[in-house]
Amino acid sequence: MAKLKDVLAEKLAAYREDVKKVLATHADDVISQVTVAQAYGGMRGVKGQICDTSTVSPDTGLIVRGRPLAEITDRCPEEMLWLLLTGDLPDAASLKTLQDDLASRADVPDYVFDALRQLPKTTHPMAMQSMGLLALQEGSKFRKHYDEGMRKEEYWEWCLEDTLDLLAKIPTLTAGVYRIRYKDGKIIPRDPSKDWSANFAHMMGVPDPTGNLADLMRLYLNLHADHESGNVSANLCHTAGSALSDPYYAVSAGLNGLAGPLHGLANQECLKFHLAIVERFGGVPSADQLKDYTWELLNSGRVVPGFGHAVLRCTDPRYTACYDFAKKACPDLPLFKLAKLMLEVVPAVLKEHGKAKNTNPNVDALSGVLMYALGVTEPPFYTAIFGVSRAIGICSQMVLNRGIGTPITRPKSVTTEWVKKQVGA
Ligand code: AMX
Repeated sequence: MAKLKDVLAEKLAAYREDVKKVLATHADDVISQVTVAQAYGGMRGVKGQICDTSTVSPDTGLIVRGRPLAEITDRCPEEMLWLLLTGDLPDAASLKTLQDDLASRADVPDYVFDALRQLPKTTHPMAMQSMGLLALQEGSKFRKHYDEGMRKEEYWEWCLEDTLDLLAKIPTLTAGVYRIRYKDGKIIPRDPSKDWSANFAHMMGVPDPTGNLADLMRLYLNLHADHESGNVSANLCHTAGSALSDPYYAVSAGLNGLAGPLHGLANQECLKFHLAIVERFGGVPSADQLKDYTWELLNSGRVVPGFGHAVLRCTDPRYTACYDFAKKACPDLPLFKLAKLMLEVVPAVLKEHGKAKNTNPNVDALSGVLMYALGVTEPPFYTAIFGVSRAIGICSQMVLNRGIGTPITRPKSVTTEWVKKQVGA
């Protein structure tokens, strides 16, 4: 049995040495170039940041510490956390130690829920989740030790402490958001017999007679944890963390980006899209009707949610994992039939439309359908569930960055005048 912090201390020592060596011998070697199109185009493809927790291959999708996602979809989120931080999966005893540690930190003080109760009933769950984390910031051990003059070598240790506190509390907080926003406002206490993700499902209080919702949460919270560090949520967290903002501030920053419709909010948009189609056609439409509907959407200048990706050029393996789950859990569900029909129709329409570089489904295309089928019928809440999971990856990245002393992020921006002069335009 090992303790996460001890394993990490050893791994970080080797990691630091590795980075030091690369820098000592290759600091001035060029690994990327930037074109004018990239500078104006969201820095797509510019290799300007290091992330060693995971990488996204355009052709195969997410690879976590050298393991393709498909190989680890049966793991639980706590194992994912261990893997992201250390590069290895924990043995059963070490996993249990981590789970017990998280359980001991999971309580959220009442003042946080009281503050959230004061918000207008129409407040978006993402805003509530982000504000809830900021309300917890008062308890940051990183900030406290920074104020007391902690040394740079200790940054990662207190970042890890905050990470464990934050990850332990975020399911309690987010389930509380659900209870306050959509139910009777009463907070359901944790069940000590359940693990991290099963407890999240339990604290939401959605009836789950088959146990399918708990299984879906375990899968979903595992799948969405990490997607390298260039995506909006990870990048925002990375940048805030690089200023030594503590994990509560930094994860809150990441969640604020996750709340955008082109990023994490796409799962909400996607289910709304499915429901609008069912309403328009009184059920699952024919392929021709769906084709016309998709064109209508595109011609009105909107995107088809759940399709396309900034990096991937294949079907997202996270989508495939959701698809396999749906085939087992709800094969006859009309919304799943619609999702399958979309798979036949939408990529062809997007190809003909000719803009999207990737016409395949992404992670958000099916997850909302599954949530809805299993009783979580409030689409605006789906991104908050994504946030619970994404916190695992972005916190892991932050701990490693504090561990190797990554400095404050500060890319150089240039003006349009400068570009014109530089290229002789
Ligand atoms: N529907 C319609 N148009 C699309 C499209 C889609 N699903 N995907 C891409 N396009 C368009 C873009 O809007 C862009 O149009 P523009 O030139 O007029 O600006 C053009 O195709 C080229 O885009 P791209 O290089 O293929 O993608 P991108 O990196 O600019 O954007 C993404 C990536 C995800 C924002 C985009 O595919 C999209 O808007 N998809 C729908 C929303 C969605 O599902 N988001 C979730 C992504 C996963 C996640 O982060 N959770």
